[in-house]
Amino acid sequence: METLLGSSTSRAETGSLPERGRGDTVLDEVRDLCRDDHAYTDGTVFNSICSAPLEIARRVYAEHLDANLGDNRIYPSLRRAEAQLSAMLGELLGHPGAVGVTTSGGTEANLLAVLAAVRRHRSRSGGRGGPARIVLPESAHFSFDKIVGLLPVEPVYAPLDERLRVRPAELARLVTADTALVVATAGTSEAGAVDDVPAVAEHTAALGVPLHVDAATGGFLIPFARELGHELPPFAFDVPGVTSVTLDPHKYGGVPIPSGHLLLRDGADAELLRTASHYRGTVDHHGLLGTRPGAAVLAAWAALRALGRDGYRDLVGGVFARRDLLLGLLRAAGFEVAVQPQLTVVTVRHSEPERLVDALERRGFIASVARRYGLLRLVVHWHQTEEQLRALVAAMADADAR
Ligand code: 0PR
Repeated sequence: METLLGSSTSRAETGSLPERGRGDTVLDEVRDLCRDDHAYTDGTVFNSICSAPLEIARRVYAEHLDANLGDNRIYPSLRRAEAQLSAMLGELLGHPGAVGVTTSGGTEANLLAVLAAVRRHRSRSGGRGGPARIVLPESAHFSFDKIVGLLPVEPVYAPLDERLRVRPAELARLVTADTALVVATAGTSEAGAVDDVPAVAEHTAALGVPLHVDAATGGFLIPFARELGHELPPFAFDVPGVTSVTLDPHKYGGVPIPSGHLLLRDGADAELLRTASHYRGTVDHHGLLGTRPGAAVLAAWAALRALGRDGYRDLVGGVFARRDLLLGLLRAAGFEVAVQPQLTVVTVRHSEPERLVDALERRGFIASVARRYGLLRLVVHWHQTEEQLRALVAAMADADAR
């Protein structure tokens, strides 16, 4: 039976709390429970911005499963690790002095950025300002749809250009001095579009309006791709006027889920997010969660240190090379690439993208549809081999021919 939260198991015995424990068989039961899942390595996953974590990150995570960032007395090292992780990520984003908050992912990091803007707006207007106006690209991630339902904000959406990036001049017309926050995206999950952050920042900085960049997807790609010579605009703290950035180690950073990060240019902004706890332990909380996985912080710390810049540059170079291979294969097979991709999401124009994705799924491949644009969407990641990309395109051609 399908329920709102997924399909309930047809095997009543595994879906009930047994009277007598099943320690002897439960591992097999779990394997059975997960029998329909794909593995990143099996050559069927072409829809995911996440991938299998790096071995070192997996190992560190597994060794620190009990580490709780919500208690800095039991785990004093975690505070240090979190600060050092923020410093490394800040350095990657052009500002080693950035202050960071580890989060469960991009949704929470974006939520915190908007929460800070709402609180700033409230304190500036003495509580009489009404909902905080935030200006977003029409391409903003759906996490913002959740956020505008949770916080007292009035969202206003700016239109996109033909490459699915926000139009800076049209966005600027929507921004006034009392706008609480402007959002730009460095790597949309639907199309990998990178907004022209410097052009957006010119307008926001002139008015003193904070600018949050959602680089959940692009944060680990763009800095290294730029170093490799790909033409991409700066998007982070090296752009004057950018006040906060989301980036997710659990996407192209090779770190296990859940691992996100919000970075703030100005440490004083962290005050806007501070909640005092009611007891000693972790005295101040800046994120949404109380009990938080320290393992994710240690795993991200370890991944960054183990790979270093050159390790990530190699990984990112490999992903871009796969992307270019895929583009060539698609074009050779007669498919129309809809938008010349800036990052690692390839969009294909097709008369019936949903039908093609269903047909691929019947052949074992998971692709997706960027519904807002009516485009078939393929995500390139380091878990894919050349052979697997060829098999995907062959399956697409075969599915399309029928
Ligand atoms: N902002 C952007 C630009 C994103 O791409 C994402 C996630 C988020 C925010 C939200 O981050 P969290 O999901 O960590 O809260 N983008 C992916 C997407 O929506 C998430 C994803 C990843 C979905 C892997 C499916 C999947 O297999 O496509």
